[in-house]
Amino acid sequence: MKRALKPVIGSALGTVAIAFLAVIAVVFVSIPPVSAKTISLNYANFPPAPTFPCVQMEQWKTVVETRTDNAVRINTFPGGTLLGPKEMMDGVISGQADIGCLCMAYQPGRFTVTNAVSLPLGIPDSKVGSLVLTDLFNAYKPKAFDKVKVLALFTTAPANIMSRKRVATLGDLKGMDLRASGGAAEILKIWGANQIGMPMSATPEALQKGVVQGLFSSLEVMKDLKFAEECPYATLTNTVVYPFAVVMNLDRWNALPQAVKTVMENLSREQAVWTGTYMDNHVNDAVEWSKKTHGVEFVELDDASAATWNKALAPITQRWITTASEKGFDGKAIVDTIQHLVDQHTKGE
Ligand code: DTR
Repeated sequence: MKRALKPVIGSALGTVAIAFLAVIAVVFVSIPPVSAKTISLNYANFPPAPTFPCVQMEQWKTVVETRTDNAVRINTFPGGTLLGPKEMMDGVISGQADIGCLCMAYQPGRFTVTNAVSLPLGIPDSKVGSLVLTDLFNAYKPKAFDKVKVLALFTTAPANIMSRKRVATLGDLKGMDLRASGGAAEILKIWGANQIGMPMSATPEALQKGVVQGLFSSLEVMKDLKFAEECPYATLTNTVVYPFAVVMNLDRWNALPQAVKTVMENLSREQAVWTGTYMDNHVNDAVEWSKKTHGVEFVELDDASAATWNKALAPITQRWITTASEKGFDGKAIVDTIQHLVDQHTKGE
């Protein structure tokens, strides 16, 4: 019996060794060759993976990796796993992440020029908003971005009200606690609602716990963050868009080979158009999904009400011009530039 065991153990060891070699072989075959020169970059994002800032991040990653023949590898970190919503800019400046995606509305005082696209100036959709923001940035090269390299800019689609209670008149909105970010505080105040400020990533919990009775944002979150489950009503105000920037640490940028820099720079405008188009289509998809899956009612304001709601917001832009001018910006020129760009891109020029 003892003698018979030896070949069994021997062959068992042989099998283990072969299996081990096979695993090593599979690992080496299935990992694409990473040369010593591969540049690895960490890209941080704050909201959950299914939301549009993260979808555009994955698209950007794929394009950059493909166009650099995998000389660059992008490691993506959605859901605030590397940097949170309000620490994005400083985290990239200090090098905690190489690249980060930030919503400028979360730091309203910091990005004066680019946050001006959030004024009620009639930006109709995300594609137009993204092109307006990109051109505005290139025209002004705002100082707020001096410590980073800006890789891409885009905006959301216009914001609407999503709520537990049906809202069809300003009276319905009176006293309602709505989650919103940035300049929306002024808008909601004028309409008689209370703004509860927090980043999008904190909103699912606030809705579930009843801390807020709804939110004010673009409608794609009805599907992406399942707000259709909490909000049976959406009121279509199509009010303002929110600007985002994808920024890179300057030292990491300066260390990139010129060919890689060229790929990223050439991608900037294309990324704005890709994200805008994705967002606009995805909003339509989210609306249909919310109606079909959760029976959400989308309340449309009649022309007279829409005019009243919009007219009430007119002083916001004038006030912004005054405040920006006090801070040393030519507020009137910035607003004029945006209005001109909105006209131009709405016409598709
Ligand atoms: N409207 C801004 C930005 C925003 C819109 N959709 C998403 C999705 C995920 C993160 C941010 C946003 C806001 O309400 O925060």
